Amino acid sequence: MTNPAAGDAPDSPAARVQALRAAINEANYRYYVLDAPTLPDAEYDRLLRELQAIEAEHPELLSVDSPTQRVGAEPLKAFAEVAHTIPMLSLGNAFSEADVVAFDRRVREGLAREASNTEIEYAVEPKFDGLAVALHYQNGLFVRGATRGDGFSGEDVSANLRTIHSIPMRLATDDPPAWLEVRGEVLMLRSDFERLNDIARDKGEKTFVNPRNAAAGSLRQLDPRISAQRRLSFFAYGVGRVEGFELPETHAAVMDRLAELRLPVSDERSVATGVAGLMRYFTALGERRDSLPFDIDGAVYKVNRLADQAVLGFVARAPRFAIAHKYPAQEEITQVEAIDVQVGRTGALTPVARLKPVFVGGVTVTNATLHNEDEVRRKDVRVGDSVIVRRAGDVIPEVAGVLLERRPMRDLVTPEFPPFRMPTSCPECGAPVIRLEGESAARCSNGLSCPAQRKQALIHFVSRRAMDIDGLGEKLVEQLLERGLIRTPADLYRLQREELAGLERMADKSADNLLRAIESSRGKDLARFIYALGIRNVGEQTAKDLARHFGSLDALMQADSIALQQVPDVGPVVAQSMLAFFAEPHNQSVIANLRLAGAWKDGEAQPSVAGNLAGMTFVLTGTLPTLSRDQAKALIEAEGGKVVGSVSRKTDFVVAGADPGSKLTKAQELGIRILDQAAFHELISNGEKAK
Ligand code: 9MJ
Repeated sequence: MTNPAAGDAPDSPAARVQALRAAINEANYRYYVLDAPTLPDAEYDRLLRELQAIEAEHPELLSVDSPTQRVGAEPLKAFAEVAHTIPMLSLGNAFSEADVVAFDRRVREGLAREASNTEIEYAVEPKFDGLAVALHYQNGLFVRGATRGDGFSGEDVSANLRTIHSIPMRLATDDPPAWLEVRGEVLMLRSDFERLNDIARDKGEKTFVNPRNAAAGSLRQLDPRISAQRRLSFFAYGVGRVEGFELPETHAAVMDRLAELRLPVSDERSVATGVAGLMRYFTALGERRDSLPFDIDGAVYKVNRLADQAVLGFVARAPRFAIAHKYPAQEEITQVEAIDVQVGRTGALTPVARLKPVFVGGVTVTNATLHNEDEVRRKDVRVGDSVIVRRAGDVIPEVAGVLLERRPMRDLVTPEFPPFRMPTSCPECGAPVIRLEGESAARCSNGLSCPAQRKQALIHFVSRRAMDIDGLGEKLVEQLLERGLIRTPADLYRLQREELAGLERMADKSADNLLRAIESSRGKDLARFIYALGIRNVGEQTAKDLARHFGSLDALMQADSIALQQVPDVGPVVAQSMLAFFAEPHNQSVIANLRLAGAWKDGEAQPSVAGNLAGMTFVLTGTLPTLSRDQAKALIEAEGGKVVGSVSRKTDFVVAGADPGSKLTKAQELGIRILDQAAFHELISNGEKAK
């Protein structure tokens, strides 16, 4: 390390290298640890390139903690072994409140507190679903990092850990400890995992089953240049061997110290008292589980006072002072009993795995989507296979991967295990199946003449977010179709009370209720009606934009491709879907009948484009001198802009008045442009030209 205090001239290469490293490290910390970037990407790249250039010209200035060393070193032949001076133990598990009660009782007994009824204070944190690693800092410098391995020795993955930008290569302190071993978890954020799999899919390569496997594969890469391309993250959750580091009294304070040294620690950690406190944390974290940027599989509770931890010690291979309280697993193994093909509303054929029932993500799953033909082929899912079923959050369960090692004679294409083939004719109507160039879906070519498409289109039409016909569910739609009482959505409005009488479970009262629900769905606003039509590629937001832009169905139906593409987010593909839909004689006739039934009411056209604020996103905060919130919002929307509630990187402008609050602070942190009322009016009148 060079040291400007030691006499480098202020404009010397050594001083410049120092300044660049400081600026880049600061930017890394703000971007990767605080998630609040301050430096534009282009500027960051420029600084990094300048540093690389100086280091290339002055090799004597190179140092191992330079940010240029994160890009990925040369491939290794094998990983060296690293012994853990203090073993890296695993945690015991709790699966129920009773298990937590028992854990807390053992802790109180161990500390001889059971008699006094004193409640224990615990440090509580998420259980990250990644890989445990130990980072070794000698005199503040990152010197080595290792996987947990068997707990007693692991693999030296230093080169790969260097590529993780949130791991500091030097601790942020003037008075570093002689030795600090930081323990934590390496993981891949869900967004980075999706991105990685998208790229793999585009290249026709194998995808990773889950973020954990992707993180493991990346951390144990012998070629650090590959790890560098796979963004990994790290969260610290404790320390191992320390020298010259005065441990505070509690685990929570240790974590605060690590955060001060600029090690990434999770914001989700907290302190809780007694079993009731632990359960409250468990529930609250569980509710946030799906919206966290990374997978967790539970909560970890640790007796907060380190002196108490020492008293409790260890049993077998786990500490007695800590436990992992697990949420229901989001992945399980089960068998594929059949692969069916479902026909959707737009004719798309979706392969669905019928599974041996399995409890995963809190529910019993019997079906999992296989998405499309290419996905099945890539994963090579076959009937009889053992598969990993994943149900994370509210998403539809999916087959994440096949356990090929469990398939007998897996290399042979045996009659018992034939690879999946998409049928060439529609499983519902027998019409030819077509797959257009560039599309992932194979489709039934029969349009609404296919009973399956007709049924799905009807189910969509009546659904809550479309025409919202209460009480008309899938089963009832099926019955109405089977009895020939309806063929198209327009037929719903002609249903008679007597016709309903013969249906299963249709008492007089429910027939009346149903007719009333159908009746009150007449005159729906245009946006919902457009959405209800079920045009391919026209979702709720597009339907809203179309309704707003054109005002009436006739105007929409008369629009050509160019006119349609004036609407936000409507490109050639969406425009083509609409033109094809409205050109279809069957659709024209159904729409004519729905018009007679008064199914929708037109609104007023508010053509979108041409606005000075088209495509821009605004956040309003504080009180403006002469404009109310609603007035400001109306002005923005009239010029094609959008108002959202909270500031993010996607926000273009924050309009701030008096007493603005935290939105302004956040905007400043993110470097978002801030307007007062005068600048706001200027932007509305002149658009970006004003800048
Ligand atoms: C995880 N996996 O998130 C520990 N862990 O503490 C947390 N693991 C741990 N703590 C001692 N948050 C041993 C393991």
